[in-house]
Amino acid sequence: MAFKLPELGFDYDALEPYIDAQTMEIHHSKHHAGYLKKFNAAIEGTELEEMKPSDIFAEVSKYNDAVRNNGGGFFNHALFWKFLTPNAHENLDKDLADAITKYFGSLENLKEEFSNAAATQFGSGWAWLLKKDDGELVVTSSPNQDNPLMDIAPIKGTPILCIDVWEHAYYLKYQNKRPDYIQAFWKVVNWDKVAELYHK
Ligand code: MN3
Repeated sequence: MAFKLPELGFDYDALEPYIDAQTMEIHHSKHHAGYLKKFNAAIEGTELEEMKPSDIFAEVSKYNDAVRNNGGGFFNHALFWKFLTPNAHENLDKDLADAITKYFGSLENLKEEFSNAAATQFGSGWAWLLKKDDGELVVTSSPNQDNPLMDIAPIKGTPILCIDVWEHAYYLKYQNKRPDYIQAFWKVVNWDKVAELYHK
């Protein structure tokens, strides 16, 4: 059973002007599809074909780098698309809003901490908002295609928001201005999806 490329759920140009159509098309149809192809090749004929990605990541240090890098690449992008929407609003679910206030003081503080983690992740990687097992919300970042579900992650938890800060995610429109891309990201965040994952 091979994994499949998920649909975005919106057109490539739907996030304009914040994320441009060409970036979205290449990111989804080339980069994401590329990780998927290599991930499926890496697990073909092994027990991993029948496992959930989260179970693979929980013991990813047992497997080769192709599984870690391409499994992460496949999973992280599939998650990232869900956090993007052309119909963004900031009427947050009350429980989520309360948790953000509890752990960050305010939504603005959360955005600042998350943006800082995304801006300062050296080289390629991701920034994450996590829900830890005890319910605490924390911001982290990870290099390459690692994620907080992996056993090698210094801080583990369930991702409820993420941003891709690889240059392929923003360079066509924003060039070296990663912070501008991060600020634009907040205009297209799907807080309903964040709330849904928070409640899981
Ligand atoms: Mn990417």
